Amino acid sequence: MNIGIVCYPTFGGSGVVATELAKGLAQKGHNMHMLSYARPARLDTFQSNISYHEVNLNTYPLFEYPPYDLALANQMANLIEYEKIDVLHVHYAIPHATSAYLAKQILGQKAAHVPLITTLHGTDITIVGSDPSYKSVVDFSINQSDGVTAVSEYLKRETYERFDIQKEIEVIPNFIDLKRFKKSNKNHFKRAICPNGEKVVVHVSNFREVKRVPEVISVFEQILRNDIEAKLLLVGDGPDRQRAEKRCRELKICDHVRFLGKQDQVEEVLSIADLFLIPSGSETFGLAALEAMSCSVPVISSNIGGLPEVNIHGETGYLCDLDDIKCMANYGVEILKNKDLHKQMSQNARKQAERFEMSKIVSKYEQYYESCKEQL
Ligand code: GMT
Repeated sequence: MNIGIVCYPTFGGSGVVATELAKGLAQKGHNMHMLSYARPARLDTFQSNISYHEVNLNTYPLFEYPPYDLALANQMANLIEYEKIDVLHVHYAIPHATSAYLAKQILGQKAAHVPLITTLHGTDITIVGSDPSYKSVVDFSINQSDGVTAVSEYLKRETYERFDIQKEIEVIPNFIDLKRFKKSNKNHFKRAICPNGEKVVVHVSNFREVKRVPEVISVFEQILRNDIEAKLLLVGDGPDRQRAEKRCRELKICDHVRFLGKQDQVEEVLSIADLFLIPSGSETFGLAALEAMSCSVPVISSNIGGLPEVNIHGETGYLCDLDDIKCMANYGVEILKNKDLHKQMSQNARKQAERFEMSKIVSKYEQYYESCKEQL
């Protein structure tokens, strides 16, 4: 098939899922066309059957806000018409599903055989999408899609609750490349960061408020108070970076915390991790947790959203009530102090990650594309 994939070019989340899906489908022989406003972060190697089309956004003095949605729709229409796209798959509803609907309207009968598939990821439903400024458009665009998927059961429920959706939503969970995300020997890196054999606690995110990065630091500080020698590695960057640095200073633990910034090879950092913290206020799936688990790292997360579908309490780590710093710290201490428990949870985490193995889930998308085509 010729498949168009539209996404944000982000380092994590929906951008990663969309790009890894494109790579997986390309490996199965499909011709992939990726559309975004910048090269997706994970599209880092050349593959002959993946083309990248950057959205041309020409501006004009009149436009205080250049109309990206229209430029995107225009380019989607070109893609369908000239690259003979069989399936158009958009990741993140806003504005991708809306632009795709417009592209199909522009082409009329010429695009009638091309299913528009929308994958809902999270904030497009739970935070941004539910905002009254966008809600009606999101409602409409989801209902106009020929197929709709959500990355967790939680997100499916939430979408039906928050929107007036008549479509059947298929749950196709996120996935992981088990060969790339596996614990590997990075002793040189570990020695450089932890010269005295300290334990390594890791957090990876885009440092948005919803990720609760200052809370990660508070949890870590309480772990330190329990006579555990440890370092906290923070991977990523974003709006809460300053607040996080301030929290380190307030708690006087800056020497124990390293801000590593955005990293392309997250699996290298995860390879030296003993514990992963993800205390988010909202998380429809928690791809970062799955990446950690795939590298055999136990996870402590908040008990919200889709996280309980990924992190299993008492098996792959622990889940605590939202903002319960004490609970997260206590479980952190338990895991880091008890060697046997740590070993068992590390093994369980990898086993749980195997349930989300990439090729299984890529095949689910393939089947879903076929079924959507048949229904047109
Ligand atoms: O987490 C983010 O801020 C990024 C966001 C996105 O849309 O890219 O991530 C969402 O989609 C990911 C991939 O499906 C999920 O793993 C994340 O849980 C979800 N984030 C939230 O729900 C906050």
